[in-house]
Amino acid sequence: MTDAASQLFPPPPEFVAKARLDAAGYKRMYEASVSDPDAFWGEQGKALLDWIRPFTKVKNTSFKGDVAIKWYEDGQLNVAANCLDRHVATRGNQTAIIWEGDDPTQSKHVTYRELFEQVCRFANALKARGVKKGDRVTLYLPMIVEAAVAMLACARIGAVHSIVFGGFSPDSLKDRILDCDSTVLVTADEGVRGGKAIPLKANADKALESCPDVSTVFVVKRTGANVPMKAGRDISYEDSVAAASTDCPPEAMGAEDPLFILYTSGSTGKPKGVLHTTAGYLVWATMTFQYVFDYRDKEIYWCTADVGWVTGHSYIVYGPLASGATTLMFEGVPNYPSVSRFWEVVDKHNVSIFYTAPTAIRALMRDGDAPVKKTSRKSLRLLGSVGEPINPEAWLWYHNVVGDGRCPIVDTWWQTETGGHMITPLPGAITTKPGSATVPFFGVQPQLVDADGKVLDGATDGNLCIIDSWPGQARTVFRDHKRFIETYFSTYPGKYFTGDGCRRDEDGYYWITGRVDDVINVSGHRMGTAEVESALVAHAKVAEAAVVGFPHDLKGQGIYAYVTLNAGEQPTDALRKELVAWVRTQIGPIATPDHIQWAPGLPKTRSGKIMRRILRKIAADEHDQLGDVSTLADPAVVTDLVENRQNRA
Ligand code: 6R9
Repeated sequence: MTDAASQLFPPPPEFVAKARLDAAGYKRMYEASVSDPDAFWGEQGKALLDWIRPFTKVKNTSFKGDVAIKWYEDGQLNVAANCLDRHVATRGNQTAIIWEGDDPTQSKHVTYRELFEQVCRFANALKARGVKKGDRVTLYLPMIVEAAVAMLACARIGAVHSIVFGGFSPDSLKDRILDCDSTVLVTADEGVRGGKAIPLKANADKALESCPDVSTVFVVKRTGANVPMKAGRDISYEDSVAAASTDCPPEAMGAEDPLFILYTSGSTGKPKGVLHTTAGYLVWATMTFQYVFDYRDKEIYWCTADVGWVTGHSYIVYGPLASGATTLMFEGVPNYPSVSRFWEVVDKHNVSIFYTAPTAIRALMRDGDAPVKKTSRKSLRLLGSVGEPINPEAWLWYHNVVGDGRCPIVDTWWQTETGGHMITPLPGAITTKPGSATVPFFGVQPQLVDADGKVLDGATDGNLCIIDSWPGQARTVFRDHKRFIETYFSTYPGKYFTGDGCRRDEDGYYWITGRVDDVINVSGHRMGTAEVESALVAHAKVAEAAVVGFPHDLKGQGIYAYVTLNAGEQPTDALRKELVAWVRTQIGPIATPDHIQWAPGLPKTRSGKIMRRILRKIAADEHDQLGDVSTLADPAVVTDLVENRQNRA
């Protein structure tokens, strides 16, 4: 452990004085949540949400056998009504969304009443194109207010949204549209990030060449670029909302009706359509938002994520809006027009709560303190981190430089599958340690197990499981419940396996050490090594590929690919560049390999399994720690790989 990680940061007394919960309060609520989940979550469900029909049952879940997870199952409600309608009467003129454009001269405020009206109009526009309860609608949008409008409009009429991050390629978009059979796509002419245009409509057109069932494409005008519109299929978003009524009663949804699908990478195969349902998800997003960020009425809250990721779903849109908060949506990037941008936006809009990813913190840290110090940041009260382990040095810089030593940090560990925060400090209650996500949120029961599933007690390293259900949990993989069971509940039967390694220290604090499966985390983005491998082998000159992650100063992990070419192909620098570009077009820029090493052979066991352990060591430049290579079919391949390794200190 580094010295930085052993420091203790108790909640500042000024913070505790006003906080929602202190240490004793956390203890009391945590104990109540696990000793009587029905009573605890029943009370929270009633307190946090408005119901069309009240529930009479609370928890009905099993991690065994067929794995069935139901919360509040006989209740009815509508997510959009909880995010909008109930606030319009009391806070109609309050800003719901502050939109800050990529260009620092562009921003706007949208009130709860305005957002409500926009959502009703677009909901009616969707209906006019035949969208019904249960239909899937794919959103491929930049960070503009219309993204939140489209999400809420789907929720209002019971359609299931599937957001595809705007950085994904046409091919990735196509796969996601086909997997969930969406017939409607919402996109924009172009996106804008860091001063550059992103051709969303052109990408969508390419994707749709292979999606004959998509019958409607709404196109939002963001830049006004001249994009071709296919007659009968493509319609202007602006024209359709202008023509639509603001009267759209919310659909009464069952608690367990689907709310959204979000594709995420796993250790095998194509990305999975993780499915979240209505009531439990919203209870979780709302409650974690309020407690973890200690949100106070009228405060300005900013999460820098993109709505294409789960963080954007739960902590830009659903949690904040269900809480009646003011949420800031940022179109741009941390370093445009300058590396002071984040802090300038904080000052411009008086942000009190700021939530970002370690990769952004590390990148900004590299530019030193001056670009931060030249801004005031006095509005800041709380800082948050999410997406990957935060190294103690970055934590301390975030605390001392960005937060001027004043603001507690909440390092929130969670996953697409968990719906919201799982292990995280509550800022008025928990003493923090740099690099630790600290303690479980209400209802979360973590357990560490060894490779054989043996439960490990006390201070130890292990694989992180959660032993009982919580309301925000994903219910299934869309149309593939078998894969859901296999992925999450079969490694350690009867337990949800997170895929993460973890250490628990002598104080019972949890320290996430990173993925223990074949998932890599590049700048906080989840990437399956299998996805990158299948993109590589799809290239005509590639015979075989193996992809691993390696430690990367800025990105957390980088992508290292070993490639075996077809007989007769020449390994040239030009081909290396071509393969990098190929992967970017197959998946998207976030999958760009950092290193490609030509591999005449890959280290395999006699049964033909690639020994990734060895490949990871070589990629990390730790070739002196290869361990036992005696089970290899041909140990000589290792010598060649070590000699030609690409990542050298
Ligand atoms: C919310 C989100 C999930 C994976 C997860 C873990 C890593 C996320 C973390 C963290 C350490 C944190 N992760 N938050 N690791 N500390 N605070 O990121 O969801 O994209 O599904 O990624 O990210 O490895 O398993 P998702």
